[in-house]
Amino acid sequence: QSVAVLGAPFSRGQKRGGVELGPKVIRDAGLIERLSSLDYSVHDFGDLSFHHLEKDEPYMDVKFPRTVGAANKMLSSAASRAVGAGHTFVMLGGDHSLAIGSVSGHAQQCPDLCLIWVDAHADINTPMTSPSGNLHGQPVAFMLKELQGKMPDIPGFSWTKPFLSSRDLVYIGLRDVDPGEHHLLKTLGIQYFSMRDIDRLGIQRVMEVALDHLLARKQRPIHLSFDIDAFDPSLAPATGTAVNGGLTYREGIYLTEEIHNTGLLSAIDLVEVNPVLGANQDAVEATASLAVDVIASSLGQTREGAHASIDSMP
Ligand code: DIR
Ligand code: MN
Ligand code: MN
Ligand code: MN
Repeated sequence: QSVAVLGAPFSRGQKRGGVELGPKVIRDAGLIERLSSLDYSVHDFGDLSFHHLEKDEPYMDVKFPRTVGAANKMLSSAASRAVGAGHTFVMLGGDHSLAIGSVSGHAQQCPDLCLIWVDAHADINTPMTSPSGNLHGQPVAFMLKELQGKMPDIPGFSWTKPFLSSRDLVYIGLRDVDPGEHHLLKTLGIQYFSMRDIDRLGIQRVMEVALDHLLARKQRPIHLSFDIDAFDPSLAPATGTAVNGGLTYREGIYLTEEIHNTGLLSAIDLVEVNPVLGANQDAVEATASLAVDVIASSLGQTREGAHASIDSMP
């Protein structure tokens, strides 16, 4: 059992500085030690270093297309190498545009993967529907085969092609969805569980239906793309686009425990932790420590406790 951890200190998928410090604060909150204590052999590959592009004019309304494209191209090869080497891949963002590289690199090794997107937002805008022009609101649109005809040729992205079917994607935690995104969710028939659905069904039923939707036909590798803003802002204040009414701590941890229990988790993104936006040091540490809990729980940390083997007990 081995885990590869890779930091992606990148923020050009949105407008607020500081999210590039996410990998540092998540490491400072003790990530590597926690994973080591879970019996994993942890390979910390450090942080990618992204190149600054001098000239990167907007394309349509899309901001920093070449910069985001180049960063994701680099991340994609790194993700592919890590998964190819047999590691469970953990990517620390950075903003959520990085999922383009992380999921596509994972898919190079595991073409039949499925994707669980935990987020307040659907991140499925196309350049035509995006109200902001920010690429962190658009990563899913780059992945879906069904949207191929709706995506223009954005400079910086010629290296990637859509690789995922809309039925291989499930959203959990939605509560801030743009009109164009809602139209896409409905017309593509994407399975999603908004916060209202969690209120109605409970997280236990939501996970049952979500995992059944993805895995009933066949067992395949899971990519978990976790935006920390899925949590309620009271738990995860240090993030760029906080929205009230998010996941409780227990809902978030139950969700990740259930994903772990499938035995199929193959890669995790933990994105949008922005230490600059915390009101104080406590707010930053709470957010980063929550990120560590999410990753540890996804990788098998339990609330009931665990032991290696009865025979080795004192
Ligand atoms: C909004 C916000 N839907 C956009 N997206 C965010 O800019 O496309 N994603 N914040 O995490
Ligand atoms: Mn190894
Ligand atoms: Mn997101
Ligand atoms: Mn979000």
